[in-house]
Amino acid sequence: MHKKIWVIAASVLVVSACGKKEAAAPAAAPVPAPVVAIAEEKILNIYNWPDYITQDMVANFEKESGIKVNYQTFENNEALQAKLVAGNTGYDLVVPGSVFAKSQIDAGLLAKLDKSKIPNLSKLDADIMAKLSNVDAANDYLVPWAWSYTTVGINKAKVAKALGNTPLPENAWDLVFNPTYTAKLKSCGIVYLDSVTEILPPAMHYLGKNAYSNEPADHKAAGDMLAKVRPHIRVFSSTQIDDLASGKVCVALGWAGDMNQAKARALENKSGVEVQVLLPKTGGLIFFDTLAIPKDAKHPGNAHAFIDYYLRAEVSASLTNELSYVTANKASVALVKPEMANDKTVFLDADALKTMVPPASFGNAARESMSNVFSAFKKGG
Ligand code: SPD
Repeated sequence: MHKKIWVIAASVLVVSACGKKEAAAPAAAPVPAPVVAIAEEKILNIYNWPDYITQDMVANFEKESGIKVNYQTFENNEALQAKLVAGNTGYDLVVPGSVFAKSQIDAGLLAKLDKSKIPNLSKLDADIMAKLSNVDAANDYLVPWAWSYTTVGINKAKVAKALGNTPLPENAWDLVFNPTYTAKLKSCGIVYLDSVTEILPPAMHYLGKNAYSNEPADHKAAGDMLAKVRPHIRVFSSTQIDDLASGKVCVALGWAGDMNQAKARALENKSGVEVQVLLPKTGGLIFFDTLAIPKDAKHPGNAHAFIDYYLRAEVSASLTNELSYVTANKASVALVKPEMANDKTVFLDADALKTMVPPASFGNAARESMSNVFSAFKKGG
């Protein structure tokens, strides 16, 4: 029996074991409890990342609850942070990365959840919730949305052609951080995520430093290294799915979930592009995104109703099945399609998990120091 691990053990996040048997014979879906919203205007304003919700999720919620959802997207944690700090966001539900969420809780930007309105919290994996308490001590503010990891993805054929006689490096991070490789790959296109807190951590990790270092000297070292590859980076984008699927770029420093969506899209489009998600020898960086209600949300009742709806096993499972992102919903595991459950770039196995860097948070001063380094890096092109 092929044992899958959905536990990010020890110091990392947690996913529990599930067997082929479970995946092949999904339990009959229980009849869901109806969406219950308290009396307030029937509107819900959601602010989420792009390509991070299934087509049906909003439509089904609207149909069942009568609540109209206004859905907008942001491309990086910095954009969401700026809105929350400015206040009066107009949003009722947002999706911060755990890397930012601690400082948002500490700054009083998020509202405490009314857990009595979210009965489906019981479906969440207790081990993951325990890990999340590093950020949200009593699990009072955040509900896990999904997790994946930052890594390197490639267009196999284009990378092979651009590298010529040079084989793929043992450590996939070389493809985006080592000028010997990036100089060769420049011609077919390298894309980086467009966010300081997405690029500096893997760069510091590549240098053998703490990926979440708060030390300005470490940020500078990462900046010095990045300056050497800057001329080889074609584009900065946090919506990389089409770029990879269409063959517009051949290497991406991005999120595994999006890369797997690019892989599926290329297959669907029969474009002939084969996207491969690489697991760097020294590990990718795990990230965890969470649902939270801004302090000044006008429709917190509807936000609670959506959170409870999302935590239904079949709704959480649809996110994994359609978007290749793993959730913390234990009850959804049995509903994950076998081809997804068996994909080791989605559900990491024990060996891969051992290499992965667990998420952590940055202080405000570190974010400022990193931001200066990143701006100089981007301009340096
Ligand atoms: N398609 C969007 C996926 C959102 C990923 N959030 C990443 C946060 C990483 N720090």
